[in-house]
Amino acid sequence: MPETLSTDKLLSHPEVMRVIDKVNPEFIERTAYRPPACDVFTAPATELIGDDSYYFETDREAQALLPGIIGNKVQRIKGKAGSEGATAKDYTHCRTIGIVFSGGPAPGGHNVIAGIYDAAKKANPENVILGFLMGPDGIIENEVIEITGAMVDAHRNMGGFTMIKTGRTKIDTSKKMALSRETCKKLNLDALVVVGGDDSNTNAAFLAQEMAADGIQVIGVPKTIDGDIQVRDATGEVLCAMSFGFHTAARAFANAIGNLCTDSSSDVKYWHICKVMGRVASHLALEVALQTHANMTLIGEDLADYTDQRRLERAAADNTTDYSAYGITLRHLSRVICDGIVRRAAVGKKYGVIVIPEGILEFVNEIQVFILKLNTIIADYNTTHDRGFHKTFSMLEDKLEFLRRLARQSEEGASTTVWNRRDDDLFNDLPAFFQEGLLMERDSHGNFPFSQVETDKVIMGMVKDYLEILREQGRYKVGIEAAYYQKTLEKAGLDPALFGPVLFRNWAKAPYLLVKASIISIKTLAQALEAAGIMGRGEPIPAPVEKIYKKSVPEFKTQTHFYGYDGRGSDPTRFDCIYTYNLGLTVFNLVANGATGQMAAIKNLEGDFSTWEPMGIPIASLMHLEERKGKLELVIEKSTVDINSNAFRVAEASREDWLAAHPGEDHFRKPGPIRFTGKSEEDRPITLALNAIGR
Ligand code: FBP
Repeated sequence: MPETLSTDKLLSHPEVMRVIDKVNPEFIERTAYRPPACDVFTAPATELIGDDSYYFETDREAQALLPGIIGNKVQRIKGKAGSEGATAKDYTHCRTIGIVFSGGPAPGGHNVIAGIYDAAKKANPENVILGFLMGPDGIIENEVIEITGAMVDAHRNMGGFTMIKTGRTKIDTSKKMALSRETCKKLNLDALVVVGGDDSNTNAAFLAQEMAADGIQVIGVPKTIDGDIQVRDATGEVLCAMSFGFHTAARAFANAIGNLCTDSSSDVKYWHICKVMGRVASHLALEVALQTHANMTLIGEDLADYTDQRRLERAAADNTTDYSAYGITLRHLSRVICDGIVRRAAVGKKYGVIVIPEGILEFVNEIQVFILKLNTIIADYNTTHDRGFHKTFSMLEDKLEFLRRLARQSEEGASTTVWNRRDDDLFNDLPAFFQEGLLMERDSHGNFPFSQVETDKVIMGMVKDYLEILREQGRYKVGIEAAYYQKTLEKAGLDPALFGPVLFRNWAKAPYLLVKASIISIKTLAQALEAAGIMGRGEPIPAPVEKIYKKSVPEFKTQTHFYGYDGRGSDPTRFDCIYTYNLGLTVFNLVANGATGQMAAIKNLEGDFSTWEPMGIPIASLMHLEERKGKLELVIEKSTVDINSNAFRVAEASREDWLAAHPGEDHFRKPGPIRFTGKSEEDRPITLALNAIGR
């Protein structure tokens, strides 16, 4: 008997210590890696060249609210041979730069810090980099740490925002703005770097405007796994093809979903319903589709484009216009999904994988209307009452009663309410968990919290109901392989050709046989056999025939999954490591050359690294008015999936192949896990590679 070690001895055993040490080979390899720097950053110093060739249509409100930065141009970064001269002195003068992460984590954030840190220390070893803790709250409350070389080295190429954390507070009141300004002045900041999504970069523009008088520069960095910060100028020229973190999150989701494709096509009994993050835009879902070829992937932007031809024709015949024919309804969406499920079942495939973007409901007609109306109602309530809507009405029933009251008021002729009886009736038809979801508290930017709504449950609930109807109507059947049928009957000494025409609607015509629509139970099966004279009244159905029938009865079994936070926390792909490190270098070079109100970006991301071009994009030019918390606000325009893009068109044209509603193998693609080294990983998002073709 080997000796049993005491727990203390076990824990101090060198092999135990080695294998459970957090400093594992992956960590060592990642933290040791130094991403390459774009050519321009190898020069001793840089300068900015304003580029007039890009054109933006600036919003009038932005002109009024951001006069100090609205005239900014795109800034290209050019290397300078020597460090002499006035600009070079500016470049190297001692600076204090503060960094804040804002919004959800995105893989690569630490490399933005590493890039800024390395460039700053190279320009002047006395430069100081500060990190605001817990997001914008850190600025408001002056919670800050100095970022040291050791901290940077421990986080190079590692995921998350763990070094300084993040938060979702918006600096949206004059009080918060004043406190932020006070902090930046107290810390003698030369520049503030806001690493965030569209809303945070919007914040960066307002901070830049506010602090211009103090000589404090503000630079934004395009971060979000959602991929909805993509910048083109008014002529369609792409300046920033993708925000950072998107590639990693999509690869992480695709790896997990690719594995589900393998499992489901092995076990052949489940439909896996995969909700993937992406608050509104379906970029992540599209990339996952391209990476995995899952059987069905819904793309919100595509659904929004849907027109119900039958309704349009009916209306045209009546000489009217039916506006509800434009855009998809929940009911129709569930029909589209059912169609795929029924078609796969017809060729014997009772399994599959469906990808649903978490923000899909934003593109569904009736839900979009609810979200807009409820945003307005909640925002109105909050501005006119001391106690907020969610505090006052903590229970669902209280909220519903409040809505009912609004509906009554509208019937009595109150012009102020946006909620009428029809809204109330439709809303009351929704399941309680979904009503609760739609009434959830909006985030500080006024965004609807899609990640917390069980979108998949709403849609799949309707799918299940409709499949049941189709099953009862005999339109949803599992196809029986003709050879299997033949073998099963022959083995029992029965003549397949005798029973075939009675049982199947496509007897002898297809490799998969479909039981007739009229046969939907053992009773109707017996009736069919009796009517055909194969079986006498009351006689038992031959066992092999009953077995075949039972196999044709569909059973829709699902497993649901949510891919979001896991991908957001992944260690970055090599693409994101290199991208973010160069974004960090870009930030410092914008700061060192006096820029403010600019967003750091890398042009030609879709191309080879040697063609990458670091630049600054004027944030104010990207802004437009959008509904937030029931009001129009100036924000950076989100980029949604362009249904005319190559990436979408490829996915659309492959839809039938990927659905694989035909006999034989599925067309799944295995992207494999994110690997820091080796060749298994695509070196950039497939979306980017496709969209660059022919440009
Ligand atoms: P950002 O836009 O801040 O990068 O966050 C994106 C996101 O990950 C969405 O995909 C998701 O809907 C949301 O954050 C989740 O928010 P939370 O972290 O508050 O649950």
